[in-house]
Amino acid sequence: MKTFFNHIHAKHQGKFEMYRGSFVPCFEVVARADSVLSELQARPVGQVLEPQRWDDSAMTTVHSERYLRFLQTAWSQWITLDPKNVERDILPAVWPTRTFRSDLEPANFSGKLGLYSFDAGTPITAGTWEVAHEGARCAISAAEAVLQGDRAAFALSRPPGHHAGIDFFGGYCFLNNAALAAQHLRLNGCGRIAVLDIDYHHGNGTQSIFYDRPDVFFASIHGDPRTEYPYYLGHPDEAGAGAGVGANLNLPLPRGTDYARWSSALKFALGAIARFHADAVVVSLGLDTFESDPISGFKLAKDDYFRIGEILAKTGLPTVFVLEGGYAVDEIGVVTVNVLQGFVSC
Ligand code: Q9C
Ligand code: ZN
Repeated sequence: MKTFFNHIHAKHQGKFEMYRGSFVPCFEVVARADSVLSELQARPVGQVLEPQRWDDSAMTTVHSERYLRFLQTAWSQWITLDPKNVERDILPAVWPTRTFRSDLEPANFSGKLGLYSFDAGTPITAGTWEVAHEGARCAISAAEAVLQGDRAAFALSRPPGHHAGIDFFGGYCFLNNAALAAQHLRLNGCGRIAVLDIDYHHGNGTQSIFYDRPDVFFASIHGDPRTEYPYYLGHPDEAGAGAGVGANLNLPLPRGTDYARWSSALKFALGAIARFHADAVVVSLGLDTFESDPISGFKLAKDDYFRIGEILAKTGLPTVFVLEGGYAVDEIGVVTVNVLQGFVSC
């Protein structure tokens, strides 16, 4: 299995995120991807490659043009406000909630920033656009490898993507890597795609991007949004809209869920994906289900991740793995490579 590694990922590193009224060091750190890369070097599953260059025009089939323009220019707008801003990350502090308008883009930078985001935990830095863009290329390159006949490929992307929607960032995510991979498969010959999201947090961005689409099935196993981030999406009654009714499946589970219960949800989700007759699967591979994750509440153990890889291989479908969350920096490499080794052993 080829890995497409975001070789410039270290240029994106936020300083602080807002948590309970104070700034705390970011959980989404450079060391995460380095941990995965070094474990892949110790226990290889295939070549590690740089992503291919792609014509960006396909990005607007997932994200809006005005959002992409904003992300691309955010840092220069920030520096223009005050040259001393080079020392500071960008974090939003005002948002258009219910009864406000979101059709108009404010001229004011803080206004724009709030329009295109949903939390104060996702700093934009000098390198964010370049890195998010290269990370998206990893996901598209992994999809392309599968289109070229590889059984599976892995996008070792940073930052993660599944919380990013058509025109908003949040949850450490800017560009929706998994959605871009799914869309690349769709535009290049795959008729029906399943996105299986196994990050601890509900993939609100991916769900919303495909919510009215009958050709992309979204299935997610995650911490119950009544108690877990992102709180406002991921409930069991969200089944899709319009032509997409029936192509969305949410399986929320309580804090403390162990592998026995989690894996029965996985088997249920894979049954639904089989009945959908998907031609390929994109796995949003979050490793924050791990028992030692500092911000999550499931109880999966290291060896459980081999079983997950084996179960995913049994679908027999071409599979694109895209790295999402996972904040136990010392172990994320081991648990990630356990999934990939479990998969390739089958
Ligand atoms: N103190 C992903 O796993 N903050 N995003 C939770 C932490 C947001 C997670 C509170 C978590 C976002 C891709
Ligand atoms: Zn997560």
